[in-house]
Amino acid sequence: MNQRGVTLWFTGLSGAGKTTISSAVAAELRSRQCKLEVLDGDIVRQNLTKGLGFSKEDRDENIRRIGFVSHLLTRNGVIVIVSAISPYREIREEVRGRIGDFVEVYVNAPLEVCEARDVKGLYKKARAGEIKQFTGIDDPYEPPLTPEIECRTDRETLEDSKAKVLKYLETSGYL
Ligand code: GGZ
Repeated sequence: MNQRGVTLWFTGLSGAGKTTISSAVAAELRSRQCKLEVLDGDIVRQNLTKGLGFSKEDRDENIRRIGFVSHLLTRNGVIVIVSAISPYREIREEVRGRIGDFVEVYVNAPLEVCEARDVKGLYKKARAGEIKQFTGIDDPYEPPLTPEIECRTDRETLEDSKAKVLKYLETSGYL
C-alpha cells in the first residue's frame, strides 16, 4: 500500500527533548522502511533559513519555510519529522492548516528542568545576557492548547515518548 504522508511537528523549549525523541522515532520508522525526511531547527538554520535570527518575524519566517517544505513532502507521501522550538501558536496553526495531515507533538518539560539540563550551555549564556531573546528566558513560548500528542520528558522515558508517537501514527492510519 502507498504510504500516507504526514508532518510530525515537534515543538517545545530548547533542551526539552525534541531532537532526542524525533531521532528515536525517525530511527524506528527507517527500520520499518518508511519514506521519511527530518527537518531539525538546528540544521535547517544552517541551510534553508540561513541568516535568520530570533526576532518574532524571523522565527515566523523560519517556521513558514519549514512548513512550506513539509507541505511539499507530505503531499508526496513522505513522513516529515520537524523539530523546531516554534514558539508562536498562530504560525503553528497556519502551518497546520496548510499541510492538513499535521500532528503536533508538544515536547513538554518545565523550564527549570530544561535549564538544569543545559546541554549546550545556552541557558547559562542567556541568563548572563550573552544571548538575547532566548526562548523561556527573555522571549515567549506559547504552549499548544490541544496538541495531538504530549510528551512530558521530565516524567516519562524516551521509550514511553517514542511509543506514544508511534501508537498515534498507527491508530490514525499513517502506519
Ligand atoms: C532559542 C536559540 C536561540 C534563541 C540560539 N532562542 O536547543 P538548540 O539551541 O540546539 O536549538 C535551539 C535553536 C532554535 O532554533 P529553532 O529553529 O528551533 O527556533 S524557532 O523555531 O524559534 O525559530 C537553540 C538555538 O537554536 N538558539 N539562539 N535566542 N533558541
